[in-house]
Amino acid sequence: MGDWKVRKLGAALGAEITGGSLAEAGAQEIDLIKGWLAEHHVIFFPSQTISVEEHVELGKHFGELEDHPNLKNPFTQHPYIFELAATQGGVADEWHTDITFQEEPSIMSILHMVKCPEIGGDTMWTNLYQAYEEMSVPMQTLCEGITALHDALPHSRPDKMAIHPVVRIHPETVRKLLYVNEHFTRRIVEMSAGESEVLLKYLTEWVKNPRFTVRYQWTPGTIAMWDNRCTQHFVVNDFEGERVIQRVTVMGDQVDSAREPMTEPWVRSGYHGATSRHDKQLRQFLRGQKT
Ligand SMILES: O=C(O)CCC(=O)C(=O)O
Repeated sequence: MGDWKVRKLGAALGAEITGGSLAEAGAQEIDLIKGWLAEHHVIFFPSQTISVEEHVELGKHFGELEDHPNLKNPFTQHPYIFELAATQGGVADEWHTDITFQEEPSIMSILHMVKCPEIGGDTMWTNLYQAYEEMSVPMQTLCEGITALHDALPHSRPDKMAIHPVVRIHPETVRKLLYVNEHFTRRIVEMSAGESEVLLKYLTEWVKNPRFTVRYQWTPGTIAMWDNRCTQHFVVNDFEGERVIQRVTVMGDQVDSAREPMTEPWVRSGYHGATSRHDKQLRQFLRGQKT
């Protein structure tokens, strides 16, 4: 058992935690971590020494682990480690919640910062509870009654898709949160393509409001953990040189909505004009769901 100290990093979310070793984490530490995650949503443990196997073992305390469905590891080839290496183009510089193109996106991630530049390459997180709570009531009401199509286009797999509510209920806190991201969310299902584009642009900008965010400056050996259900993150692409992360990802849970969608999906029947190309992906997904 460590002598843990918690220092809050931002008003919206984030805390840095020191005073113990995660390589030896047992049941007591796992309970503490769950509590810290519920309170701060993203937590950082600097100066940890952890092997790949210990990292994987740590992840297993929180649930089943998953391999990355689309991307390959440049270094370890380990089935439960997902790696991003900047020298190989691995910089996640678009705001996202991990793998929302899956029916059950991951619940949490544990990231090990293996190598990083002295300056630059910070990561930012945003609080999706706050993004929901600070919207006006008419906007909250609209968002609660609609769903969105997510796909894996950034991994060159636009055929991998899932539909999720735009406002999700967190299964543990039972709080509502705004659940669309600029990386994977493609289309509001119940709206025309034009309306969807405008609304998604607004919502995906809104979540970036600096008041909802925290920014972390890395040192090698830091372990970060985040609740993937109520946050998004973004890597600041302002550095040169090597930056290598290894991530363990805990498998997902069902995405529950605040209420049923207010209408059927927007798919017009009959003759399709030139503009119907905008609805093609949605039609394909819905057709696939029926078979
Ligand atoms: O490299 C980072 O700081 C975050 C990487 C990332 O976006 C991810 O693991 O999903």
